[in-house]
Formats: sequence, structure tokens, C-alpha cells
Amino acid sequence: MMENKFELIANALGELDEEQFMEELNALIKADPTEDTANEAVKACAKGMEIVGNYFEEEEYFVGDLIFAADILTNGFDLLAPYLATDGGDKIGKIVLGSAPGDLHDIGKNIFMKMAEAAGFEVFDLGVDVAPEKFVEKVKEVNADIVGISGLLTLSLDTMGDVINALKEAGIRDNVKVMIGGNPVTEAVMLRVGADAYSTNASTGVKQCKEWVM
Ligand code: B12
Repeated sequence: MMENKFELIANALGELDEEQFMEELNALIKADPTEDTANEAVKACAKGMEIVGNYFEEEEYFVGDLIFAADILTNGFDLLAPYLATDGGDKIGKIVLGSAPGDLHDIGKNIFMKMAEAAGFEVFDLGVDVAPEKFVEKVKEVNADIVGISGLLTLSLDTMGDVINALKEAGIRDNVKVMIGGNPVTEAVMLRVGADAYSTNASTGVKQCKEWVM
């Protein structure tokens, strides 16, 4: 069967073929320079990173390959960014986002960020290994609607709770919805740390965020 354009993009990223990945993305967005297509391309990138993750688990790829994959992905996002931007349109809500304290993984967080921006959210990205008080500070500063915490480490399943406790101590927990995301999060973790929702998939995460603000 013929691979479709989005599969070609996902596979090129999975195989770390930067040249083909950028060529396919370029051709796609030139042929159809719409937000919908850019959004689908972001999803294809997420799929490509899953392929990379699988190779890593099979010990086919090593840490250097992961870092290279993240670089390729960043170049791809830079190319798509102008088409994802919803400038001019009113923003539908504010999300304060960061990786959990102690967690340096940010590929999935960044995918969620791009998809949330594409959906019309204003996202304040605090980066990786974000201290609870940094979350609190930013939520107050921008009067956020939603807090997104990304975590890939088992350790993060506890430190996400530290962030939520800090929001409680600051007296602002009830002003925001809290979504935890990342491969290891589950409903049980959500209940334990006191989040409002969890997501292991950026697009369902964005859908939930939209439901909260609409
Ligand atoms: C890439 C990677 C790295 C890269 C990170 C690069 C970067 N800039 O992020 C590097 C090489 C730096 C790295 C380092 C480490 N890693 Co690492 N890494 C991975 C790997 C292979 C893939 C993760 C990834 O990016 N997946 C792809 C993305 C797209 O998926 P995702 O993050 O789940 O995101 C999706 C959803 O979950 C969701 N999502 C994510 N965040 C959010 C947030 C919100 C709000 C929402 C709504 C949704 C959402 O949207 C995304 C798209 O759908 C995983 C293994 C795996 N297969 O998962 C190990 C893995 C996570 N790493 C692991 C480990 C142990 C480490 C190190 C400690 C290794 C070491 N010994 O040095 C360090 C950690 C340092 C630290 N303090 O954080 C372990 C964790 C084990 C554990 N139980 O804790 C894993 C599981 C590998 C393994 N099997 O051992 N790692």
C-alpha cells in the first residue's frame, strides 16, 4: 500500500532522515498552507517521536539519536509555526505549562504546546524541571485558566503532586484546572496527586482543555 504524506513524515522522523523529513514537510505545507494541514503534520511528528522512542527501548537507538531526533523535530516545528499561529484571533484561554520538578524531558510537552497553540490557547512555557513556586508565580502573573504538568519519569508522578500542593498553599488551586500529561500518568496518579485530568496523548489533552474553557 502507498504510504500517505503524513506517514512518510512520521517515518522519516522515526528513521532520523532529516533531509527527507524536511522535504516532505515543505512539500506538504507548500501544497496546502492551511492550519488544518499544519496541525495534522504536528500529529505526524508526534507519531515519528513514538517510533524513535520504540527504537530506543529496543536498544536500536542511543541517547545521541534521541537528542538528534529532538533537533530534527524542532526544525520541523519552526517550519510549521507560521501556519499554526492563530494571531489576530482571540485567544480561547491561558495555559501555564512545564515539565515536572526534576524532569528534563520536554519533547511531549512541546508537542502538546504546539497543538494547544494551534487550537487557540496562549501557552506560557516554563521549560523543564520547573520548581513548584515557578508554577505558582506564573499562574498568578498571567491569571491562567489551566496548568499543564508534563512528566516522563516515575519520580515526576510525585513531584507533580508538589506543584499542586504549592498551588493549594498559595490559595489558587481552585482558580485553575490542572492537567497532568506524559507516558506514565494514569487515572490513579491523577487521583493521588489531585489533578483534574490526565492525558497520555497531546490531542486528547487539548480537547479536554478546550472543553474547560468553552
Ligand atoms: C527522549 C528520551 C530522553 C531524552 C529527552 C530529550 C528531551 N528533550 O525531552 C534524554 C536523552 C535527554 C533523556 C534523558 C533521561 N531519560 Co529518558 N527517555 C526518552 C524516551 C526514549 C522518549 C520520551 C519521548 O520524548 N517520547 C515521545 C513523546 C512525544 O511522548 P510523551 O512524552 O509521552 O508525550 C506525549 C504524551 O504523553 C502527551 N504529553 C506529554 N506531556 C504532556 C503534558 C500535558 C499537559 C498533556 C496534556 C499531554 C502531554 O503528549 C505527547 C504527544 O502525544 C523515553 C522512553 C519512551 N519510549 O517513552 C525515555 C524515558 C522516559 N527516559 C528514562 C530515563 C530513566 C531517563 C534518564 C534518567 C536517563 C539517564 N540515566 O540519564 C534521563 C532523565 C533525566 C531527567 N532528570 O529527566 C526512562 C524513565 C524511567 C522511569 N520509570 O522513570 C524512560 C521511560 C526510558 C526507559 N525505558 O528507561 N530521555
